[in-house]
Amino acid sequence: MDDWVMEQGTVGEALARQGVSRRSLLKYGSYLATLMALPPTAGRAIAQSLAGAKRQSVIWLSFQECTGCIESLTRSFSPSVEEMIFNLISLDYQETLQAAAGEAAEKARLDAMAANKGKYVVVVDGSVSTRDGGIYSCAAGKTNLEVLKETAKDALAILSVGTCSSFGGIPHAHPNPTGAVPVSDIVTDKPVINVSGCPPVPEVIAGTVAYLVTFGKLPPLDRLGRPKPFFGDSIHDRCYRRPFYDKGLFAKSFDDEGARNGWCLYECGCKGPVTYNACATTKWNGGTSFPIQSGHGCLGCSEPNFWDMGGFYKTLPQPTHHHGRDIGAAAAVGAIAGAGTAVLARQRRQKAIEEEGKTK
Ligand code: FSX
Repeated sequence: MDDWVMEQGTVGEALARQGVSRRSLLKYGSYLATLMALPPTAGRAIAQSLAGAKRQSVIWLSFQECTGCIESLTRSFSPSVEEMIFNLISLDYQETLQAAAGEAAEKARLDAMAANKGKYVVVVDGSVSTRDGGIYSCAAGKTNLEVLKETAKDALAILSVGTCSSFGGIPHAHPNPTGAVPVSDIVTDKPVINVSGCPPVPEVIAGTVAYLVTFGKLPPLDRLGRPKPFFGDSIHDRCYRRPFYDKGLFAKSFDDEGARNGWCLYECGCKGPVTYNACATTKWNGGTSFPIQSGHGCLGCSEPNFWDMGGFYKTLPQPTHHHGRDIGAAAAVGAIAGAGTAVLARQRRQKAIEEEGKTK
């Protein structure tokens, strides 16, 4: 057996030690298969593979962020963060959750790096300050920039959790006083997976880690480095209000009749057509709801530069040659073409109502 598996133990062994039943593991396998749009039969294979997988050593670094990402993960519906920490991974360093502080905490990071050289995964939440040598965000007397370079050097892969580490996020928004950049601008010689969202969907963070542990390889990624099993569809593709969009039925304000009828929020500025994430399928708070279901448009928080894109309540613009540079030209053009169809449908409907009025 691989020495690495011997040292770390398998996920199955860790589960058995804590009295987690095979049935619960099968249930999680099925849940993960559903989340990744795999056939239901894949659930059993995932559970078997997960049980035999080694526990992945993870070093978690937090940089310029609001702690929303780790708050989100600790509310993960399935698996819970406790399961993640004790069963799927060996979380060797995480500033917010670990008991160690000061020099002992730094020692834990260095020890984990030495013990798992070339085999640990670095999770980063938060963007990296680069202005003036990165002095605007430091811990233990080192800049985040130094710690990232030092820790990533012998890592297997990097998981950027949240829009800040994936694309710069809010710290990167104009005027970007700290020179904030995404992790992928600094680490260019290692695979970087972007699990974006401000914060990211907790099940997507957990699901991506579970994918790495289960399959022992990176998931397929989209053009922005995001795992396709979770970021393959736009919010608009999977939105339950989509039939209203297709019929040209739009709320014009948040308190009009259209809003009360639950019509499409496109004209209220919803960014669902150009935003790729799993909110419309996994929802939030254990599948309770998501922003559009609670009556507010999508802000597009899992896309680059979402904060500077020109207003959360502004209807998506008509195409120009600049449009879509950051939000995805194809998606934007698709959305606008779709919107055009919807507008035509609405005009036809309006005309039909007028015609009907004339005949009465
Ligand atoms: Fe950024 Fe995360 Fe938004 Fe906050 O760690 S993605 S500001 S939810 O906390 O980094």
